[in-house]
Amino acid sequence: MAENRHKELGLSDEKVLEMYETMLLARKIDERMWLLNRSGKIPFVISCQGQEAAQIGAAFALDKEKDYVLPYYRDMGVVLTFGMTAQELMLSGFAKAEDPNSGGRQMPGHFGQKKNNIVTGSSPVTTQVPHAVGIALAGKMEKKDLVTFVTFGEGSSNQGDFHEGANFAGVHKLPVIFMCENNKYAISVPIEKQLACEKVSDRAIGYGMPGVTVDGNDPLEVYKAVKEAADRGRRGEGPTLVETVSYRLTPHSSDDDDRSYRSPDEVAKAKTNDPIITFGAYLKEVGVMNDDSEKEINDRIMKLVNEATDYAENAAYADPESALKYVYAEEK
Ligand SMILES: Cc1ncc(C[n+]2csc(CCOP(=O)(O)OP(=O)(O)O)c2C)c(N)n1
Ligand SMILES: [Mg+2]
Repeated sequence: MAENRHKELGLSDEKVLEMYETMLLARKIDERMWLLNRSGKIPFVISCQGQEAAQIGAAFALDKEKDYVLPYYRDMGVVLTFGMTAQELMLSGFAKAEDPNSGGRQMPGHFGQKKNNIVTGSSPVTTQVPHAVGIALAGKMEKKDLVTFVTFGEGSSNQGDFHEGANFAGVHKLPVIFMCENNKYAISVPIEKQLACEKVSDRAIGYGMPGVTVDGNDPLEVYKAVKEAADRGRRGEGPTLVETVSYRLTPHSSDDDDRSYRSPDEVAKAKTNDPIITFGAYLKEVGVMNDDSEKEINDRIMKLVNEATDYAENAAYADPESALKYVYAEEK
């Protein structure tokens, strides 16, 4: 039997199965959304595919009761782990009134849900970074035992918001985990045209914090790095920059044609390292999952995705008048 890496990290068999199930759920919701988009039922998809291991490995290392997550648009794995449901995600895809993120007002991928400590984000990339730093500062001032976890792409690590936020967090030793999900592209721009340094994590030294680069296709490696970063933050030692390296398996969004800037061979090669397949294989090697339980998990998830799709498709749109809400103060 293969080496049991999750036990060494203090993760039970049940926990790693739960991680796998969450990864698979994110993938299956995402795949369904593409079908719905291509059949003209939902307007837009921006995918998590290829980044599930990084997102779920990281989110499992946080404390859902205390910590705040400030996800970016690909982070379906993070928000599912923090308590958003398949049904809620589908309601957002269909832009229905019951969508908890925005009541159907925003594009999908703009996650926000107060009860689950998921802080809403904006469309300009990286604006969530200074927000995460501000929440960490408030937590420190109020002596709360919280860390904030913020994600962004490697292209977004060139934005001023990242540098300003990282510097402030470093100077004030704030409990922030900066996680860069490096998927090798910023729309059509490949990684070698984005960075002058070798790794995104090399940037950490400039802001007085540790920087690590880990395999973003391995949820256990990401879990370990984020757990260490969270422990460091809680001890008052300040922020950490974690870079997870994976590959964007889909086009940038449902409005992009990636054949114009990368070869199908390159994508096919990346698919041989698909984290859903490699983590599933690991669970089988260590005897946590077998063909029967894999089928049972798969069937259960497909049922959930089907039910979520049906519910959201049949749900009501927002009342047009409600578009005027939250813009101007209402008369008492
Ligand atoms: C400030 C700003 N500039 C440009 C855009 C348009 N835009 C949306 S996503 C994106 C690419 C971001 O790439 P990266 O940060 O690597 O994230 P990825 O999509 O690869 O996960 C761009 C340029 C934007 N939303 N905000
Ligand atoms: Mg990218």
